[in-house]
Amino acid sequence: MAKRRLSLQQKQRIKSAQASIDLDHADHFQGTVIAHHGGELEVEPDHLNATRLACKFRTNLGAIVTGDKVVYQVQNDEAAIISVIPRSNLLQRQDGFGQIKSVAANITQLIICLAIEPSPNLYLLDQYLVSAEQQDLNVIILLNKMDLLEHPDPDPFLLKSIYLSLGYQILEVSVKTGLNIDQLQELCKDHTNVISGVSGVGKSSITKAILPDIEIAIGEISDTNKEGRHTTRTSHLYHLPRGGQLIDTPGIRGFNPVLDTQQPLSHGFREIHNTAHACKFSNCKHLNEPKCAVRAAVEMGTIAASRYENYVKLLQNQD
Ligand SMILES: Nc1nc2c(ncn2[C@@H]2O[C@H](COP(=O)(O)OP(=O)(O)OP(=O)(O)O)[C@@H](O)[C@H]2O)c(=O)[nH]1
Ligand SMILES: [Mg+2]
Ligand SMILES: [Zn+2]
Repeated sequence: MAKRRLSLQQKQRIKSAQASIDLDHADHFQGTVIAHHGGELEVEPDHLNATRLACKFRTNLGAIVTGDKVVYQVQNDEAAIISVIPRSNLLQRQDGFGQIKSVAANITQLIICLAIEPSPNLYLLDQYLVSAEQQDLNVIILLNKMDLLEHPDPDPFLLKSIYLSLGYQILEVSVKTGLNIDQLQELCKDHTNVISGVSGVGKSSITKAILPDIEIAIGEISDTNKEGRHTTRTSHLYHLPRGGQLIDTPGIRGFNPVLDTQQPLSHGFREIHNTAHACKFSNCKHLNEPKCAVRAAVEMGTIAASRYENYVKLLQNQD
């Protein structure tokens, strides 16, 4: 088995984060976290042709998440993670109990999966977008199940009219008919993608459409409330045939991003950020301040009312 040693730069990065680790030790290797399975992590070694292994981990390392790069140690046939390599980013959210949940690490592109059914929630979408702006992630807004549209509609849920002008990519797809699946594959290429959205929008179906050879559970939609049944229970990283990775994630109820409070929330809303320089006060929060250019733009219709309302809602939730 060819062992790939850590580069000098990697060693320095880890050393600065965790001084106690001996990176010249012969039994220390680097790998990528593929998934959580109960109390163990499935890790793919970075060295070529090595089989994946189940790794134990110590809780004092903090939450370890799919996409994390880790250093692990093998002793007496048992693998254990001893360090998490500093991340380029970490997508996090709060669950309904205020607990912080890590979604994925070291990602470059966020695929926000919406569907004709269950229908999109624009507050949720804006929450994702703020997170993506703060983490400097590329975004694809995906609208799945286009086959369920009863009447032809050039702009379902007005997604294009609101978000295209802000510079976001929107892709209408259907796993059922294959609409734009090839285009999605091209957009995912060479990125570490994470696909997220509420239960039942078809995240795992899309993952399977791109990777037909994988075994993956697809859920049913409830007939009564048209919601999904939370079929996917754990995030899983897959390698894409054209290069790059895709992390399929469990459906969420609300996203509630964990935001960097050092940055003004308006940085997460492109059009508000770009208009704010014209406000009378440089620290304007765009609520009730006089001569607020953002509120004027909302009144004129150049900023979508839903976007502004979601900004205010998020601002109030931060307090
Ligand atoms: N009509 C139609 N149904 C689809 C499409 N894509 C997925 N579905 C169906 O939607 C249901 C939910 O699909 P999943 O892929 O399990 O959804 P998910 O987002 O992964 O759900 P969770 O794992 O619970 O978060 C299944 O019954 C799929 O067959 C589509 O393009 N058109
Ligand atoms: Mg799923
Ligand atoms: Zn203002």
